[in-house]
Amino acid sequence: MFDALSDKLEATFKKLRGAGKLSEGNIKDSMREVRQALLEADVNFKVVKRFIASVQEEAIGDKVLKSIEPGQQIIKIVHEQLIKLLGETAVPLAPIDKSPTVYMVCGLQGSGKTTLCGKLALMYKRKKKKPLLVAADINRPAAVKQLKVLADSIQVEHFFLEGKQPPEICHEAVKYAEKNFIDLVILDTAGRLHVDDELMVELEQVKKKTEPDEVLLVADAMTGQDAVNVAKEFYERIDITGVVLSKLDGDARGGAALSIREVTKCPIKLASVGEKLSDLEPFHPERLASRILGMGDIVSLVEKAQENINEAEAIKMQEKLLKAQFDFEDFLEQMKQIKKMGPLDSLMKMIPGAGKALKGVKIDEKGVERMVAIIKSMTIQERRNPLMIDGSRKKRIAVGSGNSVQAVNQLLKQFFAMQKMFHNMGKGKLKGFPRGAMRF
Ligand SMILES: Nc1nc2c(ncn2[C@@H]2O[C@H](COP(=O)(O)OP(=O)(O)OP(=O)(O)O)[C@@H](O)[C@H]2O)c(=O)[nH]1
Ligand SMILES: [Mg+2]
Repeated sequence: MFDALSDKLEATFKKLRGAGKLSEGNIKDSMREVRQALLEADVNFKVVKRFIASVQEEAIGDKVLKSIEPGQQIIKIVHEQLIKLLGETAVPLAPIDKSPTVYMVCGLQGSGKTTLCGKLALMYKRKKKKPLLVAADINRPAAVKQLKVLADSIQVEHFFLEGKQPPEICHEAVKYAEKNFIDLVILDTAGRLHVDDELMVELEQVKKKTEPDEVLLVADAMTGQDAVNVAKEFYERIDITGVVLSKLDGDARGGAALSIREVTKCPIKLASVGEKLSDLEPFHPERLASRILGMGDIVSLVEKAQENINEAEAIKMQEKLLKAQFDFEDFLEQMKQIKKMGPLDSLMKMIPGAGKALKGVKIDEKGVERMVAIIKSMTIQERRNPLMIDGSRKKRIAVGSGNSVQAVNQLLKQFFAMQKMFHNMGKGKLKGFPRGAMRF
């Protein structure tokens, strides 16, 4: 996410850190670089101007120049100002406290509305709520079907009325929801290539008929300043209550994310980060600011772990590790748990400092697959007691998994080394690696 911007900011701050003593001169130089980096990331120029002015105001003063680590101080100020720019605190969605609560989803063509509707339905279904997905896009013939397929894939109810106009469909959907104990009605509205009057009138009517608790605009982060302008128009015309930034997983440069709040004054509530229905995150200004500055995002990482990893299992595993009782069965289980959290390289980026340390390093997912294949070729007895794997067993495992004996040997060597390390850790022999450090 925003790699080019992150790289440039990190390079600037590295110079500052290396400078030892800071002067107004070198602060000004680095602010020029920050300004350039933001403009290149397609951040709105007025936003950049205000941003730099506020950082400079904070940075140039005795407090920073005389502090012990002036470079660090500047980074702290930029971090704080980025958080401010992104909206300071996370703004949650309207609570699901009525029967039904109504969320209306709107935006331009292809921005990700229908996908978001599916994501919201899945998110609330997991929270034991009953959503209803309403097809209010009658412009594109395939749109109704697309929503129906999504609804079926997550076993959520779907609502549509053939031959009716969107305001009526939505109105009837809310009435249906009232009678059928639906908690959340999600309205998937039509998109257009550009903001036009016809669309706005239709959306206004839908709004009037359904009195939504939340009107979400999906803004495609890949389109930079266009997304910001669209958000501004929607905010002024139909009073949206929140922005959802979509396609943040692609190579968006950051311009939309960093300008939208400041320009529209409308909070960003969610981040859509992939095509899968589970790829939806609450928008946290602080976490995004940290990611942009290469500080990682340990909070999101822990949350991902909590959603996907059973805590009791994790603690049991830690105990096993420290008693050096863990075997290849446990190893497989760990691999499975970690894989549930997502691709390894995107997880690594959330670890503070890892982004930089791993620059250019391609995480070898294939290597991991190879290890798993080798372990799967072992018998249960062999997995539980790897010491019994002798020459002929190694040969069998190698052939069974399509690898060389050398690869099997290497895995065993790594395994025994790991076991020894954990054994020592359990006995407290490894300094600086306290017991409990493995716990999430
Ligand atoms: N990478 C990525 N792709 C996304 C994301 N959200 C949606 N998409 C993709 O973008 C394309 C358009 O998404 P839709 O949800 O159909 O967009 P829409 O706004 O409903 O489009 P219309 O109904 O035609 O106006 C699809 O191929 C989605 O898979 C996202 O967060 N990341
Ligand atoms: Mg759609």
